[in-house]
Amino acid sequence: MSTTIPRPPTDPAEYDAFGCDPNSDVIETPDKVSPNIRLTRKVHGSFDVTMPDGRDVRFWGFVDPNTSGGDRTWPSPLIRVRQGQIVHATLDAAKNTHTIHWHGIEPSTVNDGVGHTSFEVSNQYTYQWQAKTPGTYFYHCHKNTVLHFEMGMYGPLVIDPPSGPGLLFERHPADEDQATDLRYQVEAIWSFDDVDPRWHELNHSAGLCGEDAGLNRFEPKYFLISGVPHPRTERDPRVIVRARKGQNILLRSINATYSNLDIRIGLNSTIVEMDGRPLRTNPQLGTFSKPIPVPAKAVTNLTPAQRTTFMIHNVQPGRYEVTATYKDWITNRPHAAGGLARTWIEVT
Ligand SMILES: [Cu+2]
Repeated sequence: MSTTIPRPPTDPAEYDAFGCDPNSDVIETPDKVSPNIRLTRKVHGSFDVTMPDGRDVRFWGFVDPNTSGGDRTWPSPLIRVRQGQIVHATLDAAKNTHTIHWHGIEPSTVNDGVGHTSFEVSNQYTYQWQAKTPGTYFYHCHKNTVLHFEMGMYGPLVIDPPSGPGLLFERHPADEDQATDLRYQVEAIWSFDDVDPRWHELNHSAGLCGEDAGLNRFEPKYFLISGVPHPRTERDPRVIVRARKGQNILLRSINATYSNLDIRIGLNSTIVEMDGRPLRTNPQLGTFSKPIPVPAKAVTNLTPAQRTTFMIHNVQPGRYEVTATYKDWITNRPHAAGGLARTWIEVT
């Protein structure tokens, strides 16, 4: 039986109502195959995070109902799969409608979780996709996206090579940069975020029908790494990186802010992967970007949603500062409320 996939309207009058009248007719995935990995993400409707000034800010997120510790809701729990695996990921929307968009992955349209080109999910839906290229990605809700993302509905997603964690990606024999070691003994996954508490008072569909909900004004008061607000980032073990002399450290950085983000690392590093694509020099595979050497304390800029992965080889004892500067998307100046998060790499 053939399946008709609904398409966005093309009539301008129809388009006016498009945003607040999304499609919720769920289509069963065509060509469903047996998965290598099954996982579930259930929407967690509301929970509070206490900020350093004592203010409770409301968040939404995804939890993993099948894994102990899967209730750590912001950022939502890491999804980690291996290159080549077929993934069946079930969204349990709990109440209201949400989606999961697999940012940087290449699923078919019905599996991509973009409501306006497929459908929003009111109960449960199982997305199917294949992990093709090792690297750093993230997943997030794509319903009323600008708000639901700010509310915390995202989590990191890592594709490892077939051998699993410990190697960033497998070298192709024709790679010209064979000497760049892609093995790592210590790994950090940092999701940078900034929070405007005013947005966190809005309701599920605020702004969706074109009304002015103030989502054009973003004035973040809190600056965070992996759910930890600065200055707690300076001592929280979820953020600080600890390594021993001689180890290689892999730093996966996800810009989950609405800011222009400058990262400075107090050690020489090499950018070895960007947006889920290995950086390599390989004439046989086409014109690929070379790995990028970054001197200690130099600025690396990440635009919103960008992922950049740094390899730090053969670390030596010391305490090295890492700062993130969160800059306003219009003025390109650090946000008025500080716009800074700091943490440390400690090598013994
Ligand atoms: Cu949502």
